[in-house]
Amino acid sequence: MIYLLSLGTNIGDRAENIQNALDAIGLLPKTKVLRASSLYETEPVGYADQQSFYNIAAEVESAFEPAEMLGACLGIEAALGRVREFKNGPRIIDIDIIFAEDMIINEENLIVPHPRYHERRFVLVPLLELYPDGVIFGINILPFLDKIDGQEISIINS
Ligand code: PH2
Ligand code: MG
Ligand code: MG
Repeated sequence: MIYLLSLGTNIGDRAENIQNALDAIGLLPKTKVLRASSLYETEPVGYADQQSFYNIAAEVESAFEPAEMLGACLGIEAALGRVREFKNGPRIIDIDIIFAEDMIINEENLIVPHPRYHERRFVLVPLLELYPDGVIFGINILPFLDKIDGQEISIINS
C-alpha cells in the first residue's frame, strides 16, 4: 500500500525533527520511504499565535494496514517527545495519513483521505511537488489550491 503522509513541526530544531521522523518511518517493518518533498516553512493554520511550521509530504510504501500505520505514526510522535496540549497547537512532530492509495476510511480515530487536507496549503503544496500534474489517486488537487486564500508557504533551499 502506498501512503501519502504529511509531517509538520514547530518546536525545537524543526529540520531535525522532520528528519528524525522520516528516519523512524523508514525503520518500520516492511516499510520504505519512497520519496519526500522539499522542506517548506509555513504559516500556522488554525491557531495563529505560534512559531511557523516546517512541513513536508512523504510517499511511503508499507505492508501495514491503515490502522497499523496510524498506530506506528502515533508511536513515532510519542517517541520523538510529542506532548498534546491543545488542538492545532505547537508540536515537536505531527505525522498525518493524507491518503492510503484510493481507500476511503471513516473510522472514529482515522478518516482517510484526511478530512481537512484540501483546505491546507501546507499539505497540498508539498504533495503537488511529488505529483506535479496535481492528480493523486484519481483526485485532482489543483482546484483545492485555487480556493485557498493566504497561508504563506515558502520552500527551504537546502
Ligand atoms: N498542523 C495543524 C494545524 N495547523 N499549520 C501549519 N502551517 N502546519 C501544520 O502542520 C499544521 C498547521 C494540525 O495538525
Ligand atoms: Mg495534523
Ligand atoms: Mg495528527
